[in-house]
Amino acid sequence: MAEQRELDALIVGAGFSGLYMLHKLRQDGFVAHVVEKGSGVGGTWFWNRYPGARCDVPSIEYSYSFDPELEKEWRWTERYAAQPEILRYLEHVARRYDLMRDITLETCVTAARWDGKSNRWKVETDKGDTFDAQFLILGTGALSVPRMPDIPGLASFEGTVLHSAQWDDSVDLAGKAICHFGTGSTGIQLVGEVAKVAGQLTVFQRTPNFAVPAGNHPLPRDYLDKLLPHYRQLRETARTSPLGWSHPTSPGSAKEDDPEAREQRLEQAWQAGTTGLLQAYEDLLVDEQSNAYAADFARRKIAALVKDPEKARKLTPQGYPLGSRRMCSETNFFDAMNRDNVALVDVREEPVETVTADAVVTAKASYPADVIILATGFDACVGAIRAIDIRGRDDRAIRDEWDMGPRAYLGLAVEGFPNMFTITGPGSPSVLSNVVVSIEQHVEWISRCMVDMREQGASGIEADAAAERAWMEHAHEVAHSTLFPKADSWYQGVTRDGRQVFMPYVGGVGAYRRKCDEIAAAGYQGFRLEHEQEEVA
Ligand code: N01
Repeated sequence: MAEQRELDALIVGAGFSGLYMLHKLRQDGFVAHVVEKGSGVGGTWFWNRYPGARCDVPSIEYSYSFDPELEKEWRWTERYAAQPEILRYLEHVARRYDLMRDITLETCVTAARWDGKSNRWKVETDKGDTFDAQFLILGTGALSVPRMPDIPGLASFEGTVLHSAQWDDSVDLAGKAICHFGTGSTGIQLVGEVAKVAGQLTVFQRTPNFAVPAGNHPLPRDYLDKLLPHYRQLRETARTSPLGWSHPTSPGSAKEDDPEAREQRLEQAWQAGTTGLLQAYEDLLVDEQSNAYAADFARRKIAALVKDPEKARKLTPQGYPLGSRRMCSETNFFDAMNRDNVALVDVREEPVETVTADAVVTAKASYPADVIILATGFDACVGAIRAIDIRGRDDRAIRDEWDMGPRAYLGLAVEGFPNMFTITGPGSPSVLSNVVVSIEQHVEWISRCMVDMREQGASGIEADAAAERAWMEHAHEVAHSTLFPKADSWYQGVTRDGRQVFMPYVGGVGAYRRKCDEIAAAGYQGFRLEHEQEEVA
């Protein structure tokens, strides 16, 4: 039956963000409710259940830190947890804190309208529910709206089409002819697993990515007992670090190091696993020459790992700095490329002309397909927010407002949309950090803001246009002081007039946290607070 409720806060999404937001607001005495599209909690880890799905941040750090008791009772089994284990963890969190009674599943928030007379949001769902909430909190995730590629003829395919983020476990891939699109973090994980069971697998690659061995391994049974005395300190290090995890970046410059020492250091970093390589020297993401040394090292690794020189050539990234596109974590991708049942098509050299009922056809050949896999990514950072018809002051639609690129003050709040918060929104470290650390920081900042407003009798808060503009300019400047913008990547949003806007904040998790705290301590500098008798309309 459709619900009608009055709330302090309506939270969209029951992933890492929404679950902790609900728990924190309850602890602080607010009435909050979560609406989640999936039939279970977990967000990204609910949807991305493709074979090989695994995190590349160490599990002991890619987990909540807000409750030391939770840390004591959850024993991760691997250095980098696989999707089923992370999903079990989030389900455990939902049960442990009795969250399910305030979560509505299988329901999509379709619209939210700001009512300036009452200083409240009117929220609607696809099930006909209506919520009247003082705050609207978007825990919708930066990578949650799958991107469907524009491949000619795809609609005429008569086999099965699977997107990695909408995986169907019931499809049997054994012995099948499979055409696979996409070689980002997801594709590189998927290909390694699918190759083992497919009859024939053809991988269609558009841009080769740098991929570093994951270095995953089981965690010894007693790791937690050894970790517990230091766990709080490790969490604190992560919170104040640039990337949101405890592994430090090594000092020094790659270009200034002695060639032998450099080779040795890069080799060690390579062996350490995914997070290591980019942290081998502190200037890899700011100095082109230093970066070129590390990129060249990674290219030589590909040449050594892939037996067929033609495949190795196609798999070798060129033309953009190492790390300026998301580094991929690989376990058996290059092994897969060495298998006889795996072919690689570079779609820039051999474009896809069409998909027929049972094949993918290029200018050179027809590749039979029973199944097409799309690991083609997401409408990153903004897709899930723009999917909701959010109307702020004067009926302004966020979809239109963000047409010229997303804007948000601190990646947390948007001018024209009072009492709305985005968790890990554009303009915050989000996808360029251990996102769980960034989520906890946002959740705690938002709930502190709501408590402060309650104590001060404030009913509305809104980002100031000038403060928002200054923040976005600062975020742009910081991004452009690095090598990130030198690549075409999903970190960059494209505006209606074709400009690229770098979306995440590159300034570092620790520095960003300090800035957010200073702003709160200064009475929410850059925000406009409204009190009970006033209107924000
Ligand atoms: O998505 P992507 P993803 N024909 O956008 C290609 C996180 N994550 O799901 O690069 C052929 O990176 C596209 O080509 P191009 C992580 O943050 C983490 O892989 O646009 N190819 C690209 O190769 C990650 O970055 C983990 O030229 C087409 C691919 O599809 C983010 O999620 C694991 C095409 C999309 O790659 C997103 O990763 C998984 C076409 N028509 C994900 N259209 C870990 O922690 C698109 N492509 C390990």
